[in-house]
Amino acid sequence: MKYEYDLTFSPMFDLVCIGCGATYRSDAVIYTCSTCGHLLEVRYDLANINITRKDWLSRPISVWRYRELLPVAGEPVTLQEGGTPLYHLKRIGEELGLKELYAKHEGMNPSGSFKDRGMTVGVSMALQLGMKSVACASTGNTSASLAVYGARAGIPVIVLLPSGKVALGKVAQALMHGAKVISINGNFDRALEMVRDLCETKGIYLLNSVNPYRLEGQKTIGFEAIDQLNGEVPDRMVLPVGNAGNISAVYKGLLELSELGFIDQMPMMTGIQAEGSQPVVRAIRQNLPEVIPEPSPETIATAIRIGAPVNAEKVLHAIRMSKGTADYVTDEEILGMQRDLARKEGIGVEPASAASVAGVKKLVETGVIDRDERIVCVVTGHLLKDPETVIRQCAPPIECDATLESLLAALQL
Ligand code: AN7
Repeated sequence: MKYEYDLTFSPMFDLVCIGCGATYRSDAVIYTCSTCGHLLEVRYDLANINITRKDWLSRPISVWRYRELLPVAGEPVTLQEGGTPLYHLKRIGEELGLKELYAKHEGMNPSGSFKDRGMTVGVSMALQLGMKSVACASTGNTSASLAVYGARAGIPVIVLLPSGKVALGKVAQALMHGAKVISINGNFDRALEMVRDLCETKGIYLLNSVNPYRLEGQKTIGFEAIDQLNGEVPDRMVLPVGNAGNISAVYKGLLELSELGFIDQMPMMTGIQAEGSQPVVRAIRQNLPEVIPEPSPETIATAIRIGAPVNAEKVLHAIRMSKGTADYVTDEEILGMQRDLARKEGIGVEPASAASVAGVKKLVETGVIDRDERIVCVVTGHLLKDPETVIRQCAPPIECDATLESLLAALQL
């Protein structure tokens, strides 16, 4: 089934400050409120949107199935992102006593991570707003995805990476797709500050998750999961958290479905961080009004090695309003679940992605998760993103002479 784009489609929305409610025009190039500095979000005129679930279901499953709830006019910059598989985790679920444990494999997107959902929308908006170049800071996947979509759009891309802390596959993608790749002698949080200054000074379009349009694309993970469960809303959605853009985006999207009357219940939004990088977990556990940044985040899951989450304000709201929770897992738990997913389910994900399922295991064992729950874990990136961490965990291939005798000896047969 091929998606037919309605070239005359023009969405109606405003950019609204989540702090003071100030409203900005949809053609403004702005990332945070110029009055109070808080984050912005896209708000549609939901009462006047004419769409039914049946209309959506008649289109191929992809980000663009839901275009009435996306900000892009006309034809988008696309590589057919979304429509990722929702797998039933039968063996791992059985071990944990969970009948309905699912993984939405976002590693099956064009560049191998969920970021493509955001970038198809974000880069389309960059063109729509007349921007000539785009940039981001990244722990890796955002840079790979932006490089891919910048190439597709035919515009120059600048990415800032924390030196020595980005998985090999992600750097390879950013380089091969033609981005200008800058390695910053500092961590991700510093790289983000720098790229924000750069974009402001030079009129470059910023595509980190502070950009409200990018999050619009990412919210479609939740839409698809519900469609794939035949309209049933999961009791809980579990996501790894770094900048907290994705979990906030999924929550926002589901609220919109609820306002449209398409669903009558919200999943408990559950965020999982790494032990050495858990500012959101602390804020939730200690019931703090805001997230206190972690100055030196550290974890093997470099994708979520982020101490000052940009979307802190949004994630606390999403978790609290949905009666969800946040918890951390150790690097050992992350790697153990990466192996379990690979070997028991045939699902290859990168370490940060395994954190969501490792988090479910912990929350089941500590009695927070009820075994009757229907749970969707978002596994965010593909195994091949970080081949070095894979190789370090596995025994090397067995060397063997090119004879049957040696082969049988090597196999101990
Ligand atoms: C595989 O690429 O922040 O909580 O710069 O790559 O929305 O930040 C990546 C984040 C989870 C966390 N899983 O998502 C980047 C970057 C994977 C990721 C996250 C990331 P957010």
